[in-house]
Amino acid sequence: MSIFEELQQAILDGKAPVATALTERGLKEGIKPHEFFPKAIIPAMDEVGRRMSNCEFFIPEVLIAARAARASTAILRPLLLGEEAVKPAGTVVIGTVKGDLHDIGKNIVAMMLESAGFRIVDLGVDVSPEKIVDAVKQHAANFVAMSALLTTTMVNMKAVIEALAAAGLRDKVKVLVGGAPLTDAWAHSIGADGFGKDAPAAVDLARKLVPVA
Ligand code: B1M
Repeated sequence: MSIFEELQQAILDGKAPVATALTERGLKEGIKPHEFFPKAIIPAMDEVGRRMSNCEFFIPEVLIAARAARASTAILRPLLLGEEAVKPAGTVVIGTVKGDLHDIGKNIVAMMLESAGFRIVDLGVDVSPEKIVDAVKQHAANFVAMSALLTTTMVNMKAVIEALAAAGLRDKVKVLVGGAPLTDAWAHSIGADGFGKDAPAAVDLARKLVPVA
C-alpha cells in the first residue's frame, strides 16, 4: 500500500493519530504538502460521502473521518504557505454560507489561496450575509469566496450577492463560489463572477480576476 492509500484508509477509519503520523512520514520522505490533497485527503472524503449516501456511514463516522482529515491538513497548512514564493495578490473574505456547517473543502480552498499569496479572512461556517458585508468593508477585500455543500444552503449565496449590492460593494469585489452541489451555470444565474470546482480551480480563477483597487 502506498503512503497515500494508507492515509486514505486512516481517514476512513477515523484514526487521527495515524493520519498525523502518516502525513509526517510522507513529508519526511519528500512528498510535497500540496500532493496530499488530490492523492489522499480529497479522495478519502469523497469515499466518506459515498458511504454516507449508501448508509454505510452515519454522522459519527463522518465526524471522526473529518477529524482525521483535519489532523493531516493541520500539519500541511503552515507548510503550504512556504511552498511558493508569493507576493500579496489580494484579500479574500471566505466562509461557508448561512445554515451550512461543512468546512473541510472551504478550509482547503482557504489554505490553497493563502499559499498562492492571497490574504485570507476566514469567517468560518454558518456565515450571514451581514457578516460578509462587514468583513469586506473592514478588510477592504477584493474577493468574496463562498462555500456551500447543501442544496438547501447554496441559495443563500444569492442573498450575500444582494447584500453586497445593497451596501454599494458589489463592484468592489469579485465573488467566487464553490461546493459540491454547485455548477458554473448556477454561479452565473446568481450573478457570481466565477465557480471553482475544486481548490486549484478556485486559485486559478482568483489569479485570473484582477483585484479591484
Ligand atoms: Co454532510 N452532507 N451533512 N456532513 N457531508 C454532504 C454534503 C452530502 C452530499 C452527503 C450525502 O448525503 N451524500 C449531503 C448533502 C445532500 C444535499 O444537499 N444534496 C449532506 C448532508 C445531508 C448533511 C446533513 C444534513 C446530515 C444530517 O444532519 N442529516 C448535515 C447538515 C449540517 C449543516 O451543514 N447544517 C451534514 C453534516 C455533516 C457533518 C457535520 C457530519 C460533516 C461536516 C464536517 C465538516 O465539514 N467540518 C459532513 C460531511 C463531512 C459531509 C461529506 C461526507 C463530505 C464533505 C467534504 O468534506 N468533502 C459530504 C459528502 C460529499 O461531499 N462527498 C456531505 C471533501 C471536501 C474536500 O470536498 O467540500 O466538496 P468539498 O470541497 C471541494 C470542492 O467542492 C471545492 O473545493 C474543495 C476542495 O477541492 N469547494 C470550493 C468547496 N468550497 C469551495 C469554495 C470555493 C471554491 C471551491 O470558493 C471560491
